[in-house]
Parts: sequence; C-alpha cells; structure tokens
Amino acid sequence: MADNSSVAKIPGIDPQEMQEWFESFDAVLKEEGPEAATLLLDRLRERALTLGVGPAFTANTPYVNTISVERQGIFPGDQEIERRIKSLIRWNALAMVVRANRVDHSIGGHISTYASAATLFEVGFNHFFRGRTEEFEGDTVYLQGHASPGVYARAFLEGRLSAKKLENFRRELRPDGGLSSYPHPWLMPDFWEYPTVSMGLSPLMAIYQARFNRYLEYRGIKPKTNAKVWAFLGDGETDEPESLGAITLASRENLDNLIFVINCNLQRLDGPVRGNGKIVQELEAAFRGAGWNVIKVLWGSDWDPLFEQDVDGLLAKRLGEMVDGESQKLVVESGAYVRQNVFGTDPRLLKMVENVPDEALRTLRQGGHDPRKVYAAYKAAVEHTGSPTVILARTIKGYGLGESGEGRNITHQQKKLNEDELREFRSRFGIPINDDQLADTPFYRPPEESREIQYLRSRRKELGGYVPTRKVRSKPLVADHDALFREFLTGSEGREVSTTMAFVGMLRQMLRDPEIGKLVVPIVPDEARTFGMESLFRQVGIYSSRGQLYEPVDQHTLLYYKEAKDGQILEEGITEAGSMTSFIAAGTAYAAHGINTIPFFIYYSMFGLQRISDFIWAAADMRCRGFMLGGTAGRTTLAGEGLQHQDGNSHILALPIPTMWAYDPAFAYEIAVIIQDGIRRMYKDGENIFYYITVMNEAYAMPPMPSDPGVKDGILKGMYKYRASENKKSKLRAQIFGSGAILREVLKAQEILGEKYGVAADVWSVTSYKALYYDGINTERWNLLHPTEKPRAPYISQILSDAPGVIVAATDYLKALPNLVSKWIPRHMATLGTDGFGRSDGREALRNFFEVDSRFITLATLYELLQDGKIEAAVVEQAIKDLGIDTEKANPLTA
Ligand SMILES: Cc1ncc(C[n+]2csc(CCOP(=O)(O)OP(=O)(O)O)c2C)c(N)n1
Ligand SMILES: [Mg+2]
Repeated sequence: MADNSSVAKIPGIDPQEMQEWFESFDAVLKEEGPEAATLLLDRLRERALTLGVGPAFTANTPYVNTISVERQGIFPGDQEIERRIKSLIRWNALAMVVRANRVDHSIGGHISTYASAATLFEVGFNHFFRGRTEEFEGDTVYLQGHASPGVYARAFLEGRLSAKKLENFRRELRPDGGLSSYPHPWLMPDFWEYPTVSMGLSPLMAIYQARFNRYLEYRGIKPKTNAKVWAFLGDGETDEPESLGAITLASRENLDNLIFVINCNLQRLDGPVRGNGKIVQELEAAFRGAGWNVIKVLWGSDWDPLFEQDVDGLLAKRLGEMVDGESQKLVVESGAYVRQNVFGTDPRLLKMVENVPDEALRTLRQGGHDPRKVYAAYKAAVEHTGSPTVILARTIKGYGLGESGEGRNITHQQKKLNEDELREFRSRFGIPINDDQLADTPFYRPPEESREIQYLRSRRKELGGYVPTRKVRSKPLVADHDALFREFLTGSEGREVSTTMAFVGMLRQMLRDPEIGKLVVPIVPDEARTFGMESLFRQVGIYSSRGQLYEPVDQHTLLYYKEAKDGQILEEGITEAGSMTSFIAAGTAYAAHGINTIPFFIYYSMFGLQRISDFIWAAADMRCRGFMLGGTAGRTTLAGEGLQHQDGNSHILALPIPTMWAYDPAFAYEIAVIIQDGIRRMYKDGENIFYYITVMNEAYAMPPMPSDPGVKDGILKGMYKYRASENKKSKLRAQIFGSGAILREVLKAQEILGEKYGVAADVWSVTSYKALYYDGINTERWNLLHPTEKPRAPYISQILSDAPGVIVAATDYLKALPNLVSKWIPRHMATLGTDGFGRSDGREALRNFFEVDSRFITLATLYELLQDGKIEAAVVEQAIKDLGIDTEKANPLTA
C-alpha cells in the first residue's frame, strides 16, 4: 500500500488528502474486488467528463505485463524438459544454417529470428497448437517465415525429417531432396500449409481465414468448433500496410478465434524497428484502438520481485520512458551499465536493485523468453471471448548468440559462427556435443527412448498430431454439369448481353446446383452492381455474422440489400487484398477443412493482378483453386473510365503465375466451356490450378457455339477457328486472330476485307495466349531434350500449318501478348494491341486511339499482303484514305 513518501506529489493537493484518496480506493479494491474498483473509476471518469474535466485519451497501458503475477496461473508443463527440447531445437536450427553456409557461402538462412521466437513457438507446440484429425479440424498456424530453421529442427526431433533433409536445407535440388528456405506448400506439400515469407501477407490472410472459418460455420458447411487461427509476425513486419490494414475487420467480426503473436525483438533487418520510439506501445495503441484484446508480455519472472516493490509505478514509468534503441543497447551491455542507465535515474530505483548482483541484472529475462509468461498469455488468449487477441511479446533478436549476434544490428544475416562462439552456444544450452566435434557442428537428436523425445511426442499426440502438416482432405466432386451449362452454349438468340452478364447467369445457375450450389463462394469488393450481380443479393444473401439489424432502405424492392447470417456472398467492401485472402481461404479449404468450396472472385480487373499480385503468387504457392474474374476488362471496352481503370495489362501480368490459367473469352459459350472444365479439373481431378477469366461489359448478341467438334478443345487449348471465309477462291488470303473485346472488330474487318478488297480472311478466337505460350515452350523443351525423336509441333503450329495467307493478331491487351506465340506460326504476324495509357472516351474513339478497330485491322492485313508481294502499295495508301485513318494521329504508346 502506498505511503506518503512514495506518492508522486501533485501541486495544490495536500499529500495527506492524496493519501486518503488512495486508501479509499484500496479499500474498495480489497473489499469489493477489481470489477467494482474498475466500475468506480469509470464512474469517476464519467463524472469528471460531465464536469468538463477529463484525461486526454490514451490508448496505452503502462509498460508492464498485462497479466499480473497473481493472475498468471500455473505452468502445466515440465519446464526443465521443455527447456532441454527447446535448446536442442535451437542447436539444430543453428547447425542447419551454419552447415549450409559452410558448403556454399552464398547459402545459409537465418538464425536470429528463430533464436528470438523459440519460446513463443515452443509453448505453442507443446501446449496449444492442435493438429488436424478426423474428429477435429485443428488450429491454423502461420509461422514467421524466417524462423523456418526452427520448425525444421523441431520436425527433426519429432522424427518427421531426416538429418539428410536438414543437411540439404536450402539445397532442394540435391538428388535426395532438401528443405525449402521458407514455408512453401508448393515445394513441401505434405508439410507447409501457409507461405508467410513475403511479409505482411500472412496477417491479412490469417484475419480472413478466421473470418472464413466462421462463414463456413454460419452457413452450416462445417461444424462450429473452437479451432484457432494463430499468426506469428515480426515487429518489423507490422510496417507492411497489409499487416494492420484489416485489424478492424477482425474486431468488428468478433473473431475470438484469431490470435496474433508479434515477436517484438525491437529489430528488423537493418537495425531497430523504432529506435526513437516504442514499437510495443505503438502497436498496443493501434490494436486497442481497433478493439482487440491486447496482452503485453514484456518482462520475465526475474522481474516479478522488482515490480512487487514498485508500488508507486516508478519502475514502470522508467521502463516506459526508454526508447527502443536504448532498450536494445541494454542487451549488449554489462550489468553495471543496466544498473546505471535503467535504475540510476532515481535513488529509489537504485535501492530496489541494491541486492541484485550485476550479472543478474545483465541477464534479466524478457517476457517472450519466459515460458510461464508466454503460457499465461496464450491461455488468456484462447480463453478470451468477443474479440481477437494480439500478444506483444518482448524478445531479443539472436537470443543466445552472445557476442556474435545477440541484440546486434548485424544479427539478422548472421550465418557464420567461429568455434569459440559455437562452444559458448553449446555450453549455454547444454548440448551434449564434445569440443572436438564442434568444428563439424553436427545435428543432434537424442535417442528415441530419451525423455526429451518421449515428452515431445506425447505432447503432440495429446494435441492431435504434428503441426504443420498439410493434407488434402476433401473428396473429389462428381462434377458432371452438362445440364447446368447447356443453355449457355446455344447463344442469346439476338438478345444483347455482356460476357459479365453471361457469367452472372452461370453463377446463378451454379448456385442452384445440387452438387456445387452450396460450395460456391461469390466474392466481391463492393462491385456487385457494376457487374449486374445485385439479383444474387436476394437469391443467396450477403454474409453477415450479425444478420441484418436494420431495415434496408430498399426492402420494398425485389433486389434489396439482404444481409443474413447464412448469406453466401462475401461482400468485402473496397479491399481487393482482403477479397483475395478470402479467395485463398475458400480456394484452399479443400486441404485445410476437407471442403471443396469454389470461390468466384469478381473485381475490376485493373485492381487485381496489377495491385495484389503478391497475394496471387501466394495463392499459387498454396495450391489454391477457384476462379478469379477480371471484370470490366480490356483497355477499350470500359467506356469513359480512362487511364486508371482500363486494363490492357492483366493478361501479361498473369503470365508469371505457373498454376494460373488465363482466358480472354469473347462469347458466353466460351466462358461456359472454360468454367465447366475448370470445375472438373480442380475439384474432380484434383489439379492444383486456378483460373483468371476476363469478362467485359459491352453488350452484344451471343452466338451459339459452332458445331465443329474441335471447338471445345480449341477453347480450352487457347484458340480455334471461329468463322472461316466463305470465299474459297480468292488469291488474297489472311488469318486474323481476335480475342475478348476485339474479336468483334476482327469479324467486322473480315467483312470489310472481303467486300472491299477481295481478301478472304479466316477469323480465329484466341481465348488464351498464355495457354498457347505454355504449350509452345513445353513443346520446345521436349524437342530439345529428345533430339533423336521426331520433333513435335506446338498446338498453334499444328492448327495453322495449312492455313493460307498473311497473319494478323489484334488484342485489347499489350502487343506483347500475341507476340508471345509469333515464333510458332508459319509466317510473319502483324500485331495490334493497346500499349499506352488509357483515356476516358467512348469505345469507338478508344479503338481508334489505340489503333485496334476494324479499320486498323483491315489496314494491317492489307499491309501484310503488300509485304507478301500480293498487292501494291497504292492499294494500301488508298485504303488508309477510304478507311479515314489519320496517319499523323497521336501515338498511343507515348501520348
Ligand atoms: C515483403 C518483404 N519485404 C522484405 C523482406 C526481406 N526481409 C526478410 S526478414 C526482414 C526483417 C524482418 O524483421 P521482423 O519482421 O522484425 O522479424 P524478425 O526477424 O526481427 O523477427 C526483411 C526486411 C521480406 N521477406 N518480405
Ligand atoms: Mg523484429
């Protein structure tokens, strides 16, 4: 209890009076308990506010542990054995990196991240993370990517990874395989579930994963469980805007199934995260402000006796004053330095530590290295209800590396330790390796029957198996949907519809289907009306964990804004990144939950691959399935929107993603064929691919699918002949390729060429240059590796082998797109595309501006015929005049 001498003086208030105030409060606390005391403070604060006085808002609490010693509870594990296990993991993780770096200096890995995270991970592995079993879905754990050596080292002790594998850490291409540098499900599909190494992605993914888990429960697709989503982040990582970008969604949705653990070692790669500030306090304010439950784990048990003496908050205040740069310095300094610089500012503080020797002061532990503190925080987090929890745990970067890295600015990239340093580490963590073995830095696994291995195994058994483990748990769909898509193959009978409308029609059908209806997950970032999807609001509802607490303004209308607890549409609001992470959660549920949800994520195409490509890359890494639909696609179809919205880029940006199939269809039947086949490939045959389909908003009559039996196959392979010229006699021949929005310009050009210039042109619909390109490079590769065999021809070469005449390709995307395949076609190809910045204007003006309309296609064809010696230059010159082409017009690439 406070006495007079320790009460900070408040000018104008008699110390005696102050003392009485404290005593009254203490009495309430003692007699009525903490809840009553809190209410009392609340009342006083309210009263102060009504009287016009009130404290300035502060989102922070003092710089001490949120969970007091009294509320800490008992640590249920065997602390000694857990420490030994953790030490062995530390050693093996270090050995992996040091050994890899010895073999090849350019290779190594990271030691210091895991060194700081070891306790945070181990308490989770020994007590919290539940495996996925038949009975229970298991917890979802995103582990800091740079800490992967520690995760591998644990799996080695668990007997899941051999020493050989560890030996080949970061050398995956060794004959007997290796381990990927970071968590990559693509590379280790039985092990890693979540790629976390592009920093900032996993926090957002975790939030939307936790939300998606709830969605599945509210919709009755999976049972309600208490499974948790854990995300381990670096403190530096929180500077990525994606990291904190959706934290209010998590609290708004009351995601108490979500726990963030932020490893606050105060350092990032180059130096301190906030040398001149306090990252923990900054994060606390942000998360508390957003409505999260914040648990600070700053100080280890060694500090408990000091805080016990700190009745007047002097020590807490002093610790709260020090900037992080100063705190980091304490890690590398002596005990005497700590005494002088932390406690030396006030004689009362110095008195607290007068009996504590320097060495004890030097090694005072951080909260994140104390299993008891970490356990208490995790327990409180899993038991907390109503909001997500973030644990801010203070640790030391490079913990245990001593002078070779502990707390040093160089530590992030430390990969080499000399023998002395290895000896020190070995001795500090009690690893049974002799001095003469140190130079070799061998891995060490105690015998199977040792207490360590037995303990570790029994803990994992109790918790339902090993984490991380990735396993495909879903059963294949039947995926026979001929009837569902049939109506889209027969055309719109003259009715003008856009491909977007056609797609929405298919979506509506799919939602009604007995097999896939429930599994479809429509995802929109506040763009449903743009795509004419508002009819779905009423049909399947918009998911809202709260239902609908208000009467919507448009309730009297047929298509009112219907929110429901079991709503099916994920209406994400304006966040393409958030929507994408919902897509990832839905597109990987076949593995995580054993549920074949089929996401259809439709968005403004310019804000997809261009804006959130790294998430799409992560989706591919995760073997994600589903359909992304780039709406209002094309550079010249979106009239009036201009430079920012008109997308002529995304099909080029889709090229690098190996598992993404990208299609630019022009007609409803093409989309129907692609989606039906996609569902079969992904959900029946289990292929780990996903789709990108661009859809447009230009309305026209949808033709029926041509009856040629090869059309379906051609659509899927990327190209088929849509309309051959009827003129079989002309000597002037051409093959013209069109796609998506520009296909109809090509058809118009076909007519002009025939009627005005006697050119017989065949029109091809190129649905996917990417598919043609992949087929081309695959075929070339096969030929290269099989020189004695008959060379194979790429698909595009085969279908064009006896196609006569000149070749022209026109696209609403960059010219580079058709040019991808130009080397596999029999003759030179002229390319028309939309390189350059867009403009706001109508379609006709835009297609003139970008030189992709029927006139330019006609001109390009005639010019190719001129090059081929089939017509005179004067004919082309005259055509320019007749077509009304301005030869001095602005160059769209530079204008
Ligand atoms: C998007 C992204 N940018 C940069 C990097 C490179 N990088 C890897 S680790 C690291 C520092 C990490 O610091 P922090 O998040 O504090 O984690 P710690 O290692 O300190 O636990 C950086 C810059 C990355 N992996 N991803
Ligand atoms: Mg850090």
